[in-house]
Amino acid sequence: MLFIRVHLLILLAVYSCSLCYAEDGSKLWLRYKKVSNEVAKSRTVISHSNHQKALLAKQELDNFWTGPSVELKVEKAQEKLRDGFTIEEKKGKIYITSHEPIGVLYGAYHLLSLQQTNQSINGIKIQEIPSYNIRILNHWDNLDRTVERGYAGYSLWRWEELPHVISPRYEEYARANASIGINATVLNNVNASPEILSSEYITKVKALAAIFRKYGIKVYLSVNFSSPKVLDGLVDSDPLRPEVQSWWKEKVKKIYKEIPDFGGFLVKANSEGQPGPQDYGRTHADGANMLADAIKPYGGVIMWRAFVYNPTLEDRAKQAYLEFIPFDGKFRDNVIIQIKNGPIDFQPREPFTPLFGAMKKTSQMVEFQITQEYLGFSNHLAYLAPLFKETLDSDTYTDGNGATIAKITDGTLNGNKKSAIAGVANIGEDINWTGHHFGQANWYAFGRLAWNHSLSSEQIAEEWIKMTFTDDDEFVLPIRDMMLDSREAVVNYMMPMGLHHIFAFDHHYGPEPWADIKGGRSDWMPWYYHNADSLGLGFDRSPAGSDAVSQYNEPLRSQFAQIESCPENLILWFHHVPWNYKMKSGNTMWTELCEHYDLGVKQARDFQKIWDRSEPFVDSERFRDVQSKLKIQSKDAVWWKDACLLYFQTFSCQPIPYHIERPIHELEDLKKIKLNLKHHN
Ligand code: GCV
Repeated sequence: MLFIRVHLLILLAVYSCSLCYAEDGSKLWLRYKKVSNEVAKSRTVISHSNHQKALLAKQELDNFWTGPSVELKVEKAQEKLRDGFTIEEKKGKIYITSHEPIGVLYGAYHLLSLQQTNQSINGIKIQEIPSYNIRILNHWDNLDRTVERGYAGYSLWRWEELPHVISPRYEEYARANASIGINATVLNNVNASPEILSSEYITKVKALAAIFRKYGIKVYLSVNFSSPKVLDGLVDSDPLRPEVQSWWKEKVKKIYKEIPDFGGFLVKANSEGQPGPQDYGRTHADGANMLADAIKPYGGVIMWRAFVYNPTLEDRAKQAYLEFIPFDGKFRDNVIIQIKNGPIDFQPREPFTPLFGAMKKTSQMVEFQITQEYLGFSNHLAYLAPLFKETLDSDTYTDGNGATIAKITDGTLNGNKKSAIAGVANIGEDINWTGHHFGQANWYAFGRLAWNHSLSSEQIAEEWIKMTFTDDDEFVLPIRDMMLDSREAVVNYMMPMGLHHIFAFDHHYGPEPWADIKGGRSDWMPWYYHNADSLGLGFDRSPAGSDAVSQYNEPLRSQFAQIESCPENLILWFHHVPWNYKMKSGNTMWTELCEHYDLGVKQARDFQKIWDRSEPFVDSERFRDVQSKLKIQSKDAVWWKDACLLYFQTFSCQPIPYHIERPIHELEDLKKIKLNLKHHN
């Protein structure tokens, strides 16, 4: 008996050892294997350009390309390609051509990704031109290396060691970004320390810029509007004061002396306590234009954020529009207004911000949040391409049909010279970069959509899975479907039907629809958003309520304004809906709400099953990491469901329908939970 057992154990060990190698996720989707000497000898990689970036492309192909010989060309005549590329196979040879040296590097990475995802290159003839000129990550990294809303450890930037010590991760970061076409990065938090503009920090930034430059990545900085006063003791930072204007001109000159290809500034002004031009009775246009004038001679750009709101009686969702519309056409041509995808703040689902399309004479860019501030941090699996696509594909109806946010922001509709798209990074010092292995997919998806916003979420997921894990369909298909369902699952178990911002105060992780802090800002309280009472649930933004619907163009305005035509996935965003309101399914609103929460829990549990079944295809380290995160996600889903249903039930005064899984918590116990953020950060 003992013999049989030992024998069995050995067999099991032999079987499982094929997959028990450790994989920490540090390689991201860049899992190219170094070619053997034989392969290297069997083909040539020639670069007709001696530019550093073209030579880097050659080096990457020399190291990893197993196919036929390749020639790399940078051609002046190919202006329309910009930093895009063509890849063509002719008579057994591959030609990668671009107008820019960086385009050749992008082409090389593209070719390698075709190899990695097992696609045929026979007779290949493709042309890729990126959708946006500036494809930029926003890091909310502080100079003390904490990261605002960061869930993957400390900041990658080791400021205290720079410029002398250069971490190898800087180059790995740049390479990963270049491999998906990201070409810009804002290094520091929009809640910016003035210190970033000190000579000491500019030298540190210069060191990072030198590494990123090789990979075609330009550095940008977030700036604090009070910098002239705080750093150099000017009486104030009034944008119309000549001394302030000269201060910025001098500062910009110094930056460009050190970093000649510096990208520009990102500014959060007069928002959430940050200083700005309004402190001096000036406008957003006065502030942005002053900086734009200072940076214009060097070709720099000002990204001026529209994320502004104050604790006024006005619905928070309306404020950015009201504040910015009067300045349409008043911004310099090197200012781009950076607008969050939704009018509140990166919720699991929001309608698009109505400013898109409404400012017809102003360049606009979307800001997405890759870090999951409101979608379960790095604990929950939530693939965000469907969220990004939902916004990009939204028709604003600004000039008839077809004025999607993608077309408004990529310059197709208004001929912007410089189009841009931003994503708030989810990257930190964690060995796997993003905390959750599947968080890497969101970094990847942002880059791919910034490169080509017409790619489908499905296609991007498939690519990423094949590059990151394996191309075996038995793994790829269920994991792809799980990813595609995951954002909606989070919506279901957190805030279905247009509910929003009912998070625990400040940390934005768990549910606290009951939260009320005496004397606190009402627009930071969940009740401000859900408005639960004995009649119903939801924020009335119809003409009878805050009338936020009037900021949308027709036919959306009427569609959102009428409860009957309002899309049901946003009904509680736009309406205060009676508990017994009949939904399209025939359910009452209360029953439908219960079903959404229940479905969310079931979906999270299904993700566990799908993942467990995939064990044979994944290395043990990543398998276990994801498995334990999925457990947290399922537990959190139940927590959200019980908290929201038990709390809202105190208003609906109706039983939780019997086909719904019963709550396992007591409301009073849930109210006592005070999250120890260290567990989740
Ligand atoms: C960087 C939300 C976040 C803040 C963030 C802010 C912004 O309010 O909770 O952490 O600040 O958005 O985008 O400026």
